[in-house]
Amino acid sequence: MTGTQIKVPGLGDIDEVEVIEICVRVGDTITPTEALIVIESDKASMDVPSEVAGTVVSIDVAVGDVVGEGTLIAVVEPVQAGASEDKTAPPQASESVLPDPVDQTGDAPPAPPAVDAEVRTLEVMVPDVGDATGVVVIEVAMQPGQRVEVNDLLVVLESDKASMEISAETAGEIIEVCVAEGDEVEQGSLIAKVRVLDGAPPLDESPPEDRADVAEPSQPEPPVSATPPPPALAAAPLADSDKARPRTDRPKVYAGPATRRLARELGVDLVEVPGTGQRNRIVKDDVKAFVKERLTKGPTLTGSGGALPALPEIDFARFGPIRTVPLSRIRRRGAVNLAASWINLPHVTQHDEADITDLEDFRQSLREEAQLRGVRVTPLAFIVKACCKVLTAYPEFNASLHSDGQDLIMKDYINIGLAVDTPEGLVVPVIKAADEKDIWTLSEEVALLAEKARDKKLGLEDLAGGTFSISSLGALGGTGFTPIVNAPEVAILGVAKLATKPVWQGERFVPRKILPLSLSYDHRVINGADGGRFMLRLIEYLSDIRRLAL
Ligand code: CAO
Repeated sequence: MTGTQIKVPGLGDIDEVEVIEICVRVGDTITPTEALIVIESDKASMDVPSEVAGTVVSIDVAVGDVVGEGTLIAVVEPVQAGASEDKTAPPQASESVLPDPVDQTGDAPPAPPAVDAEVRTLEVMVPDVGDATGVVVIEVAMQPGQRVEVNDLLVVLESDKASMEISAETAGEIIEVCVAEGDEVEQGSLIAKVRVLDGAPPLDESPPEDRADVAEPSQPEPPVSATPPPPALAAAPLADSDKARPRTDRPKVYAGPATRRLARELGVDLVEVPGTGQRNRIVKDDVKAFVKERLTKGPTLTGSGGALPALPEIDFARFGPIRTVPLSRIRRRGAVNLAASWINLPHVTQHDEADITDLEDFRQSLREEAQLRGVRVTPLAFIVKACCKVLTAYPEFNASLHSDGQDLIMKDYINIGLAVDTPEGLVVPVIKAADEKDIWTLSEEVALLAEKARDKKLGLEDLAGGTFSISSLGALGGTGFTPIVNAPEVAILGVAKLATKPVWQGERFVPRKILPLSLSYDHRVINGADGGRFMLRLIEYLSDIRRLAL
């Protein structure tokens, strides 16, 4: 067969490794650095890259195959057709970025841990990483104060081609974590300080009765340097799921470097990804399937899905004098709620206009009686009343989506939240059972709640239980705006400034009082046609308030 034969590279003193992941398919176009397969010894896993750009012509190994140096992995047709070449074992020690596995076992043991004999403090260090450079800490799985057992994962290191888990070789308590994610480390770099617990497993391999460091507490403990060089920090087997599960908050993750890299690029936490590879190893396809699932259902339906790109932090003082003014609690809290709603709910806003000339005439006619009653009647009371009528007709606008995204919670009560502008920020007190109240009572409640809001007299009960909200900018202006749904409600009505406009009435233009309305809704619950129906019915009520009596 023509093409470049890609073979298993030199493995040091290791005779055989297992193929744990096939990263490409026949017909794939690949780059020289792209992993073809992932191989694994009992100490580390390693990507085997193509080393040539081209098209994969054949794959000659399968997951689970045990292979040795020189085993044919695949044939790649180079981009520029040329003579076949044998790529047997191209990456030698200098290219095998993480340690040649043998380096960690027998002949060249990892750096022995330093132990302070007085307090029995173990310094956990990076073991032999061969000729690797640019080894980065990609995961820190411990915290100060945490108790660890033997084999508990401490950190995961990764180079360009391999990843390696560093686990505790002795039980103890983490006193200090000396690395952070993203740190570049090398052999001997200090990872953590661990207080060795009484009764902890030995640091050497000798039977307990021979060990001085577990003798009577009264006896002085010899420094570890007095014992044979211990394998205190071997790279833990990456795929040995038979080992005791680490007692850390973060479960151990079994995945190769290419998979980890992909997960990082997509912002996926591998702890959440179920592995389908050998011994539940997470492979690239698992990460892709996880992302696909998240995009189509689950958390993105009702909660936040992935990480959002951060906004840049800018030093404004560079451009001129600045002052920092702390936000009120109300504004801080409001900002969080508004952002959560905006991010989590797919908003749609529909704009329309209602001719409320007759409503305004009627409202003016109430002026005297209103004065006698000591009530100020604004258009808002009528808007509340009309909304209640429409909510009764279209109860989905009065519902909430269950947090699991599977059910709609219908509410057999109508409580209208009113956005009230106060010096401290926006608050949304609630008119309870608004559908059962007349225009006088609604007017009184609007005024009372607005007054309480501005006097900071609102109780928790005043703010709770809303089912639908109205944000009336009213006389403050505007021809329309996009109100943000007050989640977990599913809809909100924005009311902008009433304006007298010429309206064509058959033969001539007549001046009419036109009220701009903006209805925002959660598109997961309400579709555009529903929105249109709601708005039409609302306009019907506001344009002809006699209908409110029906
Ligand atoms: N267009 C024109 N004028 C309007 C109007 C409208 N859409 N709505 C009300 N008005 C008039 C009222 O009739 C009143 O005039 P009169 O006294 O002559 O009748 C005047 O504007 C002031 O009304 P108001 O604002 O005191 O009373 P309200 O019942 O209309 O509203 C309240 C009460 C609490 C909702 C309002 O004061 C308020 O705080 N609005 C701001 C809401 C807000 O900030 N929303 C934005 C949220 S998104 O950030």
